[in-house]
Amino acid sequence: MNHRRALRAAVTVAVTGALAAAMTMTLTSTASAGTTLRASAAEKGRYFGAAVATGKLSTSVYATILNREFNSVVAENEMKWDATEPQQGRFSYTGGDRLVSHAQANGMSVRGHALLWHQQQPGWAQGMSGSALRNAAINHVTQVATHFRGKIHSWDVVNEAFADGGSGGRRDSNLQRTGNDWIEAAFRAARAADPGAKLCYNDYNTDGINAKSTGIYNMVRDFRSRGVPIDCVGFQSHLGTSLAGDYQANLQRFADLGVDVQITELDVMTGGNQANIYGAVTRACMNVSRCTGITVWGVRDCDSWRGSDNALLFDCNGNKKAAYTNVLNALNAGPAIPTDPPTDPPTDPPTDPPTDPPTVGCSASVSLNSWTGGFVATVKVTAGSAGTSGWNVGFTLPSGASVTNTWSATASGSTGTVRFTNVNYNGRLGAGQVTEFGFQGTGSASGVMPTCTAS
Ligand code: G2I
Repeated sequence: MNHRRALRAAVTVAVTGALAAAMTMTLTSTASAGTTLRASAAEKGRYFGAAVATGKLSTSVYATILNREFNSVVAENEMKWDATEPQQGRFSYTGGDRLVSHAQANGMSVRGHALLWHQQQPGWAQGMSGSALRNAAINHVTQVATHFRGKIHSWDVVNEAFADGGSGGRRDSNLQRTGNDWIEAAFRAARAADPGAKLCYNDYNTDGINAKSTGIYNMVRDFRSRGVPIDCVGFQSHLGTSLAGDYQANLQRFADLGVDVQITELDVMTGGNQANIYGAVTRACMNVSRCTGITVWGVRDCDSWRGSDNALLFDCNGNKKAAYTNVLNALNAGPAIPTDPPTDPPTDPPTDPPTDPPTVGCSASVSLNSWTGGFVATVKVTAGSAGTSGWNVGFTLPSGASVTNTWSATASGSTGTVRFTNVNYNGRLGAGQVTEFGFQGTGSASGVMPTCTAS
């Protein structure tokens, strides 16, 4: 670290008060001494998370460890498709909401897992195909991301869509058979529904530079070049008895595409190497400035889906294992995320047509994400120079097109001329102020033009 950078780092640390007082004047050291995973990760600008089964929150050993050690949570199962939409169009958020409340009460952020996956689909979706499945899947993304809007740090928008083995290609699944663009359609719908969440692609067996991780790398590079909204890649890291020598290099090559990387489901087979591998994974993340957090897939060994692998950081009695100590030490020894973030171009090059200059009344513009048989429309409403106390946007849809659901507005009609009226929180706009609403439909909306009326 050169002197100016060291000085800047020390000043930042002093200002944020993140480092123990005794260390604040040490210009050349980044060492610190957090005593919990969450404190040590936070000192380095990162989170340390655990997968949670909400049924266990009432077990005191479990909850004590969770609240003391972790500042991020992810639902092990409760935000998956089968849990959140057990019947088509009937949504159930009990487990997910409970986890979000627990997180909010305990200063934790929430990873959302997972909007679309070929596993843990509800039975009704397993039996669907073609545009019916595509529409149902995009509706699922829209509804769930809208429900949790503003509460999710990062969403696993698509989970495990790449094949194992040497092909580097997509995995066959009912979702894949709806068309290769299903992943980008999901990311666009997620962005429209929750613009504040980071949107991740998540997968396993991506722990080094291999055919599968390279297939994903090529997809992310393509998405970035075409403005498909993707912000992060999750590396599950369900590990055995050794770690790929190029684990860190693999994280870094993704980071170099301008996305964050996260370790999302870490667990490691027990055995002589377990503690070393945990330490090495943590060091790799710390050494990649865009590696923003680590999540372990459970709290105690007996909470793990891996059963007798004893794959986690705490034993079944809640005692810290050697692996815990190695992780804590690696967090404490690692560098902080630089305070001057890399100056990458914004994730989404603006795709909306330029908004009209403010006029009396209001104006509206639409951006469409279309696929064969369906679309998501994101509509931007701009108040004119007098502001609005309410607004109404009309579209005349081509024949065959039909609105199936709407967010942040109320629709009247679903075919032909459809009018969208503000909801109670977004009708009142100051001069030039902008709000957004959206709708999803079947058929094609290509070429539609909005007309805006203010009241
Ligand atoms: O398989 C390990 C993980 C791989 N990556 C994606 C993760 O979402 C996945 O998590 C696991 C959960 O840890 C398990 O708890 O996903 C499994 C399902 O594929 C989860 O198992 C399921 C059981 O198969 C069901 O029988 C059970 O009803 O958990 C359900 C809820 O307890």
